Amino acid sequence: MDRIVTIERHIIDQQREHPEATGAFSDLLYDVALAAKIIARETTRAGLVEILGLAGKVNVQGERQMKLDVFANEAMIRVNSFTGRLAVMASEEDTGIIPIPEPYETGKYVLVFDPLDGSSNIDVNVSVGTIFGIYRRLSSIDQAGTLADCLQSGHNLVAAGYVIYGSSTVLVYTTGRGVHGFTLDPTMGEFLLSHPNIQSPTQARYYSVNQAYEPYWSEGVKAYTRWLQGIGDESDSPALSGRYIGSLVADFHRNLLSGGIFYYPANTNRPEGKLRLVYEAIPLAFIVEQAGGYASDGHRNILDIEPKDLHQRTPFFIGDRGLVKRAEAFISKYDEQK
Ligand code: P6P
Repeated sequence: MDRIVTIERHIIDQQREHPEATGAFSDLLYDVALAAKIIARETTRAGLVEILGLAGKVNVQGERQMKLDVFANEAMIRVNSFTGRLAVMASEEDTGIIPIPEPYETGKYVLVFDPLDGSSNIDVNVSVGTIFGIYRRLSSIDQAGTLADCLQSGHNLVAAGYVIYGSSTVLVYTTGRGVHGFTLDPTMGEFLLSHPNIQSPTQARYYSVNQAYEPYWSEGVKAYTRWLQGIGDESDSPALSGRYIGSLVADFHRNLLSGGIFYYPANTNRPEGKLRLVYEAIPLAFIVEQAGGYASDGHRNILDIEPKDLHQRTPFFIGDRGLVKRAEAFISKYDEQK
């Protein structure tokens, strides 16, 4: 008989393997799961209440803010500001770091997140997602958290995860001990273990890229894409199917479970790519590596990159380790030897 494992039970079981753990880290993971439930409640009924559409504001990215973006951002901040577990937060929706308000204590962890990625898809009922990463603070416990606390390389992550709000709400996380997925049972308000120990499939099925930008890619990325499609000069093409939803978390989640690669390369209009390093690429890179995959900017492991700016963008290739490494090889062959 299958055990019923809630995310709380799973977190406690994981904590037991860290005798020195104080419980603050586990409590922080619960807090994020709670925020996810609050966001899920709104995203899954967005069509029914006046929460669709534009918030009438523009976010730090210069993008028109959707009301659900604002709601999700506020949910993450309000759940996590007063617990005494965090030193500081950083969000895609806020220009600078988000300090812990007086008179609340600061804690030893740092939370970076994209509260609702892909939100422009909500009005057409396409799955969207929350992405988060957790670090230990670098700054002293008796002071406010700092920007440097939020600009750590992915090798310092202690946990990362995402939530996909779709036909069901699934929270996937890792603390460096495998990748585990939980499906929300909204009748109980519980995340139940549904995808234990997710591993990147050995047989890839999909490639995910917006081919409208092909004319603006480098020669290496063009040649790589032809190889993926089986129309290149190479004889070992995987001849994959194309799947691209235009919602990072949804594309990533499908490829993590079914096998494949997602890439958003640099192009002449976006020389740094589009996706964000700190709160999108790095947390997903940690997750995929824990599942046996790999993530790159086309030249090096995403986890090796030291962020310089909270909102810096990066070219992004993530998924099946062999496919991502092959992308690096094509870029090296065609683009770096000019
Ligand atoms: P494009 C959504 O706006 C997003 O940030 C990601 O979720 C998604 O992967 C990407 O942008 C889609 O961008 O240029 O293909 O529409």
